[in-house]
Amino acid sequence: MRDASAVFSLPVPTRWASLRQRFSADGYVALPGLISATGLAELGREARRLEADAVRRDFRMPCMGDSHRHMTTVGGHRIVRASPVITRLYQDRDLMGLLSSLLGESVVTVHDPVERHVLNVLHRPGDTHGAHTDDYPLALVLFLEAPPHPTDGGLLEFHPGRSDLDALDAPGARRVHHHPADGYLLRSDLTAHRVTPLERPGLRRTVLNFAYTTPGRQGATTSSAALLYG
Ligand SMILES: O=C(O)CCC(=O)C(=O)O
Ligand SMILES: [Fe+2]
Repeated sequence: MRDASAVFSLPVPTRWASLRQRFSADGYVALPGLISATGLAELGREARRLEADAVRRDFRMPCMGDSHRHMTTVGGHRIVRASPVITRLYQDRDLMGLLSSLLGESVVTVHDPVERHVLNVLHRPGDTHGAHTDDYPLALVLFLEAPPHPTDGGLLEFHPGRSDLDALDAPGARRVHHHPADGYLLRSDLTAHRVTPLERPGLRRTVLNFAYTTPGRQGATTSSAALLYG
């Protein structure tokens, strides 16, 4: 695998201020085309290898309002063994520099080996990653596969500024479609979010979620990662 500069196509620094503004206003900022063409091909190969060992999850998450999980996952503790290259990318200095700038404070890696970087695959009709907030402040989500059209489902749904899960059904909730190679950054501990169900057979949505935190803030606050990735 190439180094991170070949995998990521980071926005140019002159755009960072406006991205930061959007992120601080909404708790979400789209990073379209964050992955380069070669990066997408290489991460796609890594994801397919990881998926061979992935675990199917179908349950309701008790600590998140019993919201549905229908998905296939690989936790960070498995990724580090099977795909050390992903762990290297997770720790990339330039990438973390961008994230620190968007947050407006210093960003550090998560110590928890399970939750720091995970792979989520939605691949059956009805597959969904139900309503929740994350344990750590930042989620950088990288799209390796995505349904082609917004009506196919697999949309990120979130409510800026609200962490209560009911907010996802209240006015002000937003839905966004992403393409393969896109990324987004979410203020994931304070922003209720979920992924809408896949609407038909033959669709796939595969993401890597890189979790980051701020200095001194380590340790999961809920049991959700243990249930979904353990
Ligand atoms: O797949 C997504 O867009 C969101 C993933 C997510 O919320 C998570 O892994 O905690
Ligand atoms: Fe999340």
